[in-house]
Amino acid sequence: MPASPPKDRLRLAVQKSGRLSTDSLDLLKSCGIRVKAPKERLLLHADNFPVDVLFVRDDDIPQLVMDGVCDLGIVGTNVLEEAALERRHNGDGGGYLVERPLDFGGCRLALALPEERPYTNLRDLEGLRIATSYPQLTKRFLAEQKIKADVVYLSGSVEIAPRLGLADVICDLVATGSTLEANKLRAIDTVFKSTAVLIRNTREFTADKTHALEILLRRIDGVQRAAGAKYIMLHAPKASLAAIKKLLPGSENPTILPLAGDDTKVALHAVCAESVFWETMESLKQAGASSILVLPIEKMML
Ligand code: PRT
Ligand code: ZN
Repeated sequence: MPASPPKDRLRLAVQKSGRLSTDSLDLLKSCGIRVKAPKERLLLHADNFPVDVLFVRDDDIPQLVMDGVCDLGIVGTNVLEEAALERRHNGDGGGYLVERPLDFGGCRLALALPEERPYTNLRDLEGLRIATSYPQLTKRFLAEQKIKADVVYLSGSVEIAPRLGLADVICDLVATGSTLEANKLRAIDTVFKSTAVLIRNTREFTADKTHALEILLRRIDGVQRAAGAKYIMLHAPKASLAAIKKLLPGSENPTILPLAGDDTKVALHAVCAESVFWETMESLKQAGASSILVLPIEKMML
């Protein structure tokens, strides 16, 4: 696409350095968007698509988008929802729309307490002190559960708060659970499930920006649809074709081709929308399939 004036280029905020940075840039790359210059720069221009990428702390992304400084942002829903609740609490306006959930950055905000602390149900949290970097999400959950507890804000290292005597309980992000384990904490409930999302500002875009966003979304859909999908090729005895088709996850209309020199078998080609596991391949083999090939799919447009 030819270079366009800044007002017609989408401005996208992504995390500069952290858990979402690589996946955000990889997504752009998979969408064919080249952002080449060094990342120490705050703002980079894609040279083959009308998008400029602004590198910032993830906590700043909701505000940048809601205030219209950026058109788009990639951020975790944990940070987004916390910021939106905070703004509502302060009576600030400005909105955002979630354009697409993205398939990275998955984690959950969970309540956790020291392993040795007895616990039966949420009522046990009554009157305790809970340390978190997400006070709004934590307070909302406690209010929904009708629990009165004291929520204290910590900007980081929340997992060591109980050991330092700063809190009885924590409410922190958990992915694999190994940080909790290392700090002798156990998760007792999930307050919020999070994933990365692409958000946009609610104001109307220029026609050029609208067009660029449509293309970007189409490409993101193409990339995400292809993730996990596989192209399967196999040989199937005609007699067991029906049984074999049933075993292929998410592939309604396979292509059936004749096999040269063998009219007892056919070749079957299919796109499987779901993951193809070794177990599936073994079942296919048992059902009479042979020469089974499973190939990755890079992009898919319907
Ligand atoms: O500097 P900046 O403010 O931009 O970065 P940050 O340090 O605030 O954020 P960062 O990079 O740690 O996380 C960015 C986003 O990634 C979060 O807002 C979430 O949306 C998402 N995410 C996904 C996670 C995790 N998984 C995660 N595991 N964010 C943080 N963690 C931390 C968690 O806080 C805990 O300390 O990892 C630890 C737990 O991990 P496990 O695997 O041991 O359970
Ligand atoms: Zn942050």
